[in-house]
Amino acid sequence: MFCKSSIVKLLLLFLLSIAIDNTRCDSDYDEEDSTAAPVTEGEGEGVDARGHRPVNRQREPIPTLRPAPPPPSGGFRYRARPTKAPARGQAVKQIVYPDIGGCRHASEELGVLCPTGCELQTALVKQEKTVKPAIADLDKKIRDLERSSATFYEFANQLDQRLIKRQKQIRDNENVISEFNKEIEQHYVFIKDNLDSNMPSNLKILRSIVDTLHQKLQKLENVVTSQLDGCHAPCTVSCNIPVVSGKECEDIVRKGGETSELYLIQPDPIFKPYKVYCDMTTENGGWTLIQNRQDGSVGFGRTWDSYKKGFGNVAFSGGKNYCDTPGEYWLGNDRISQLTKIGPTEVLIELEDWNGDKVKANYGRFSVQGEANKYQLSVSNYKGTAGNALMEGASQLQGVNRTMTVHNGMFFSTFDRDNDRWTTDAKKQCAKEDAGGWWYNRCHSANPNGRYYWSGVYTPDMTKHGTDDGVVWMNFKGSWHSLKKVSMKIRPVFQQ
Ligand SMILES: [Ca+2]
Repeated sequence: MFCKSSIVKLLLLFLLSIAIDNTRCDSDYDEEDSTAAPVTEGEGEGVDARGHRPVNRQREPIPTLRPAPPPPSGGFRYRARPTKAPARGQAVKQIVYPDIGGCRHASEELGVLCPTGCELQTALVKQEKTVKPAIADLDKKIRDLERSSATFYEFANQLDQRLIKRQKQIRDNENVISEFNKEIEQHYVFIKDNLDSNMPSNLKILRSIVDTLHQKLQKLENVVTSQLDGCHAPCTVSCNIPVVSGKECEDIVRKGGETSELYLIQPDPIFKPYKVYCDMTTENGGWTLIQNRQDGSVGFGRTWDSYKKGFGNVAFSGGKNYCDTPGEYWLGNDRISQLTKIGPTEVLIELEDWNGDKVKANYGRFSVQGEANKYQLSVSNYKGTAGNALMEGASQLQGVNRTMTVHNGMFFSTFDRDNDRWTTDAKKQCAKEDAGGWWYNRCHSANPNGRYYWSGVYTPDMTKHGTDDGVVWMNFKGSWHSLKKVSMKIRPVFQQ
């Protein structure tokens, strides 16, 4: 029972609700369209009244367009509406309209497409298939172009930076060049000022020095020329010769000759008389001067023949009317030998150094052999203060080294006639190395005819062969002091 009554109630309720629903729908339609024109029968049948309202041409005219008023030009105006930024976190849901290849759109909201829309969609879908790859390709090209543009942009930036650097470098270089130019200009000004101010004065000084030197050279040339002119003719003694003469100076003393001056002597009547200087004052006088050195005015590095005949200036006038002053000379080996052969002869050797100190060596016996015996020397009976060099050799040496400096008994040697005792080598010549003619052994303790050194002291560097070739008497001043004065005088031995 209950079931039948319940089913009937439900059925009644269902029918009641349907009736209510139909009544509300009609009411809603009427309220909305109450002012609309009544529907024309016939024309409106089957037409959706909600689309447009067709005109009944029999009852109403064709509506015309009402002219629209112009838009307001003044008054308040809104600005452009600001775009709303999408809310953060609220993703915009993109509506996707999938191509389903038909007329129905995927979205239910849009409803069913009309056939024309479907065709349009189909055409669009078809075109989309071809346009899509083109768009993709275009997109790819755009991306490539973007990358290329980025690369070009970067390259352009690099070029800009390089350009900036180069421009800075150019400016720096220009600054440096400018500085250099300034320095060069300053130096130029400095040099020019110096040239303008100093050089003329320096040139004047140099010019004056050159002129002075030139004048000195001119004077020197004149002196040399006059000296050469004097050398063309042998030196002549213009002073008066005393009337008194003799075999030698001792003979002249004994004949009344009292002054020391130039005399004529004739030891042997067979030979012609010759000039000689007689020392009539030293140790009672009567000395015949056979050798004299005092100023280096005569060279003693001469030949055998020159020493044989004699050379130099016997005497000259010291202001008086006779030749009172001896010159530098070597009387000659032949004459010396002849004088010593007359009878027993002594020799007085006087020495003076550059300090004025004087010493002497006297040999009570002195003889020189003839040329056939190579003018061999013989001395004995030494006494004096100079040291017995001729007989005992150099006091600085000992033994055989000293023995080979003894001159007694030696032959006479010149650079062109080697008679010395240095015989181990034919090329070794004392006369060459010691610069004079003398009774060389191997080689000397005394070298009175050596090279004259002004001021005395000399060194091996100043010599020709590195040897002590000066006017030397070793026992007095050693080897490296060339004496200022040396003289050798002979006199017959007689009972004082
Ligand atoms: Ca020799």
